[in-house]
Amino acid sequence: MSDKVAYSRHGDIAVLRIQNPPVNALSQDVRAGLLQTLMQAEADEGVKAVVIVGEGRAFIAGADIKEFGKQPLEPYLPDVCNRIEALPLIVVASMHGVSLGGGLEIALSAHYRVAQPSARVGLPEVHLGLIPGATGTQRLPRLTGTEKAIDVITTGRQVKAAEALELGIIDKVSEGDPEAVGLAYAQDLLDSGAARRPVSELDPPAAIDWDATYEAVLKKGRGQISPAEAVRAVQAAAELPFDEGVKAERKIFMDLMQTDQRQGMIHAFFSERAVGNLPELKGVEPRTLQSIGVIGGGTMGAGIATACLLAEMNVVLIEMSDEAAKAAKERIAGNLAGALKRGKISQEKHDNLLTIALEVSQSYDSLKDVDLVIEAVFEEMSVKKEVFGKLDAVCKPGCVLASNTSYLDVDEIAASTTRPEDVIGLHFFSPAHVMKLLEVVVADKTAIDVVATGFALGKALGKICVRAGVCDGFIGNRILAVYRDAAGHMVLDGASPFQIDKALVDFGFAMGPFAVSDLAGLDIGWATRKRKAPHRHPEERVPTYIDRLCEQGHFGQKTGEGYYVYEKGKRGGTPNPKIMELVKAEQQELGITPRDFSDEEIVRRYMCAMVNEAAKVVGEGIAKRPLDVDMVLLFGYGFPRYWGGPMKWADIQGLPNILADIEGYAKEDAWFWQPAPLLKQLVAEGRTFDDLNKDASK
Ligand code: 3H9
Repeated sequence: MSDKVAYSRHGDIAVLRIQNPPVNALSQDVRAGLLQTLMQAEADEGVKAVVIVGEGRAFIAGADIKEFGKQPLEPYLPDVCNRIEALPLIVVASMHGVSLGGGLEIALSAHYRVAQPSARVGLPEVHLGLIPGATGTQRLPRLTGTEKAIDVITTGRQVKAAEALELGIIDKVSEGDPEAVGLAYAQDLLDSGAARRPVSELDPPAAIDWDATYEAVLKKGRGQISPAEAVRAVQAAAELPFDEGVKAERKIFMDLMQTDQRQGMIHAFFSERAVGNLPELKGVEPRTLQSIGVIGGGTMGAGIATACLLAEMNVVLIEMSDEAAKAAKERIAGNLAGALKRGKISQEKHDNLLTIALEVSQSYDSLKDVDLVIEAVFEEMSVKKEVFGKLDAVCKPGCVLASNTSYLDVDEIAASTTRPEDVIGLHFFSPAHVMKLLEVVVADKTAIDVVATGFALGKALGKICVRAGVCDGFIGNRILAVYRDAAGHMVLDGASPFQIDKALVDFGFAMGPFAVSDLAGLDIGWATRKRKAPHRHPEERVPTYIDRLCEQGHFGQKTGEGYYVYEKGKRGGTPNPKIMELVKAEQQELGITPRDFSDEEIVRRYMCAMVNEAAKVVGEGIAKRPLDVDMVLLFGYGFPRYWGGPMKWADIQGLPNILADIEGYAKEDAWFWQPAPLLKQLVAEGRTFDDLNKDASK
């Protein structure tokens, strides 16, 4: 007998209480428990109705994702759902917290649904590379109609109770203890002589232009297949009898279960939760975080200040002059106005944040009481050291001193203070109040509770925090520099930047590397090339054609011309014809005969460069685990989520294949393509990056 579903009787009504913490996932023992208690209710003399509730913080969060990829175990969820609906008693689902995926499918199989005002429902399977596989694509459209069901299923969004009521997903909203609410509703139904109301018996949803919808959803998902396949499942609901539709849904679900995308997305789901759980931080108390200092009110500083304000922290921002202070305040006001417009904050909160929680000052003395200060000034070691010297003089003991540097040596910055144990890197990504990634850069002497404080700040700001060690570019920018170089080399050898961008967008990136350079500003890469020039290895290949464009004052989108030409008022650009002329001139100068590249080769080289550098980053301990790299690329660099991250992608391709390709490329350029020792070691041992993740979680 499963103890995951408790049975109790209240007069004529039986309550089935699911108790599988933390979120009542529908593991095999829960499914078995549901079947047993359904039978018990049916056999229990005098029981006229059944209420299904969940214990703890949610009704049911869905199927147990940990079971995916393993042999499915009976009873299967679609059968449990159909059994619920077929029960000859009235069945009520009383929902609180979230009812997601299989959780909503259980509720849709009940005859009536009541939910707390704070409840949220949804079918988020597409975020796991799947579709609802327990009758959700067949039942939901029978309640909401085709279009609304397609919206809910293909976006996987969570629908609040009020909207769920409007859409017909639930029948009633009622506040109180979920069991009491369910019992009262069931009693009302019994008293009014209400009949069972199986959703499967409702009319099938209306037909739409299925092919056009499929194509539109596929395009929107940038290559993600599951949302588009969900359209086919809803089509089956419209065109086939219910039972046949369920079979069609099951087939699509099982087929998707076998895909790389499903593997990638489930890896992303668990990694997103594992990334902030560092064994070294267990039991370490973070320091207080009530007021935050920010040095510099440029785009980055203003973004950081906005993020802290939105997380209800007081912010003291330091700028150098009246003019700069005014500009900083305006930037923050603009960011907050955006949050107000998107409904993230109320008008009252917006006003309070600007007038009470924010102080803009030109004196470092204003920082004497802050708990943590983040410096976001010009990327120049001497400037940073001067700032940290001032902070060291005014900040209270125990105040965390953080630098937002994106590549400078945090050990050196820390050494310029008398309290290196309080110094840490907090590398935000621009715009800082929007981008989800935060690299927490741990220097040699950083105290462990300061690391915990960095993670606590990130969590409070809603960021995905990744621990990084000190090196040029930390995790993300260091790896980016290498795969960006690989793209540059391909241009010298004959692929156009436009072909490369397209191949990588087709692979699933939000943008190609050259379009990204235009967006970020070509002057940034130009400055980096100049900075690195004195330290270059003689064999390093560095394309310089783009410097010619920079010398003419063209820096990408902001000047209207870069790799692409941008017309005012138009989104995106068109290839700049000057680029190929400049490339050709450089090829001639270097004696290179250009060759053709297939899109497949472009992606392979780009990805191999990324994986190889990432393996070096993990091997050197800059990232603790492969999953840390995956999360950095996913949340900071537009890597397609459905591949799970570059390390997961590499595991799926097979590490021996990746190594063989790298060794092949090394025959042309041995300096650039030096295989990572960790990659060689894993291949020799027959292990994967994911094995390293598992080792780290033991
Ligand atoms: C499905 O239902 C398929 C069916 O259509 C067909 C089947 C045949 N399974 O996120 P949190 C764990 S597909 C297993 O930190 P929150 C999670 O890993 C499923 N474990 O808390 C974490 O563990 P740990 C469709 C799960 O409050 C702990 O619970 N459903 C599951 O921020 C707490 O989670 C979904 O896709 C699960 N289903 O958010 C919902 N869910 O403590 C996925 C959670 O060891 N889940 N865990 O790190 C979520 O969106 C969020 O977890 C939720 C809670 C909103 C529920």
